[in-house]
Amino acid sequence: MQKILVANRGEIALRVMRTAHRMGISTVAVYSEADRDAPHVRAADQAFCIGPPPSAESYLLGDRIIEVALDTGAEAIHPGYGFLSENAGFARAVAEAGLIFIGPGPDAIHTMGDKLAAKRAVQAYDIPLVPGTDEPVTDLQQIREIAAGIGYPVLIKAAAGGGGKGMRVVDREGELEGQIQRAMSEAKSAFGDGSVFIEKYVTAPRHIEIQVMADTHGNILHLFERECSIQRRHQKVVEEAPSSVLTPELRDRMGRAAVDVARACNYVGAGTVEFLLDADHHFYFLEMNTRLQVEHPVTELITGLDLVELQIRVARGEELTLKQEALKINGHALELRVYAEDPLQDFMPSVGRLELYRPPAGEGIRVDDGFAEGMQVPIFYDPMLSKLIVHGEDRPAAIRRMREAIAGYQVAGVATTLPFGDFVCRHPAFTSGSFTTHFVRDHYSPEELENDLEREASVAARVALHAYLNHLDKLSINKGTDEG
Ligand code: MV4
Repeated sequence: MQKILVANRGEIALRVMRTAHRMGISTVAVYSEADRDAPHVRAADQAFCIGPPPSAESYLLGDRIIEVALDTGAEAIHPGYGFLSENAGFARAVAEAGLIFIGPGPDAIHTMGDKLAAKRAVQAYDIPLVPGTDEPVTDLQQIREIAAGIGYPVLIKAAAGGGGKGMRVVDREGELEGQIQRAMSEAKSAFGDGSVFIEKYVTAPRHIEIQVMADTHGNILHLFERECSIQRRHQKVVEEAPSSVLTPELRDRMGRAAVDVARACNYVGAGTVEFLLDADHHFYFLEMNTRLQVEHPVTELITGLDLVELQIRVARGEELTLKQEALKINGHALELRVYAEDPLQDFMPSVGRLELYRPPAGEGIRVDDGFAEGMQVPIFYDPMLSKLIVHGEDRPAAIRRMREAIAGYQVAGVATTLPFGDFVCRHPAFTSGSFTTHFVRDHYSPEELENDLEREASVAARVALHAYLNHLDKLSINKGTDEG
């Protein structure tokens, strides 16, 4: 494999190119008109404009991207995350064009893209599922019986949904009918498919996911877990590895379950198996993400592995030589997603120009970004500026390092989630490790953050004033000596 086309933009395009170049592989970038001067365009050996700014007219044009790959002689396409990464039709078209899709086969993508098909696919294995249905339900009387059988509260989910869209909690039978109707019409308008299914609602879960890596020779490894419970409205904000709640025994059981999920769909490449962990530390398989995830760096820092390198090796047909028993967790890693959003204004996107942009650097600090000072934050794409990733010998050390790195991260021109990250890192619910997916809802208020920021600003103002007065003092002393 001499040349890879990277069908993505921003930090992940740069991240993929970094490893490709290190492996002696050249890269082709594709870009939209909004990204003419973007870092991923400059980092690539070749770059081609594929259309106007909206994704639907550029980064989502699979056929156009395949054409560029064929024209430039690229042998493989790396889809990154988002965009075409979990599009089974695209993966199939890439293969049919005689190119290598760096990811799983179209059938695995297709099965796991359908939450109910995913549940059915793993049935032959001993994988715990949340009690519920694995077929769409439409008949109200039938739904009532199922819900009564499961026991309230239940959760209605859209069969075609994902990312929490169209989910509804039902606390008692009296609310069932109305909620079902709302869920169905929401699913119909959001996904064009009104089918829903029902599960027992796990009230205060933690979101734990297992990284897997599979080759084309039947070897499947798990690279331990990531804890992703700190999220708001299904958008992850802080991720870490390892989780502070897994025992080695539970980690081993969840890891083996994840490997079985991958086996159930003939998985190849890097994938993530999502679980819910309830208050009693029972885990349940939710879904599998058939791509490299945003938060993969925390796994890289605790395993010492380069996941993109492994993806490329597996795509070339190489056998994974690593052995599960030889893998070890080294220290603790945290990731903060730095979004151009204002945590004081309900996380409203903050558009503008990066007047100042100086990411921190140092031992145990990694910043994956796709921006440079002076750039305009485009409104067409995800507002994530960067991922701030830190590594320490244990969890408290990683948290300390994160707070130092946040303090050293200089951004002006747009509001960011950096202060929110600091809020999380010093909150007792986070530092103690006892939090759930409801952390933000239960513990975050903009007022508290505002108070913190005001306190910091007032300290900064006093320090500056003190320095200024000192400076004036020295000036007048010097003046005095001059005249004397
Ligand atoms: C659940 C659940 C509780 N019980 N399923 C959210 C997105 C989708 N991946 C599944 N999700 C959930 N499914 C049952 N039966 C709670 C969530 C959930 C959640 C899961 C992971 C991370 C954050 C979450 C935030 C709210 C709800």
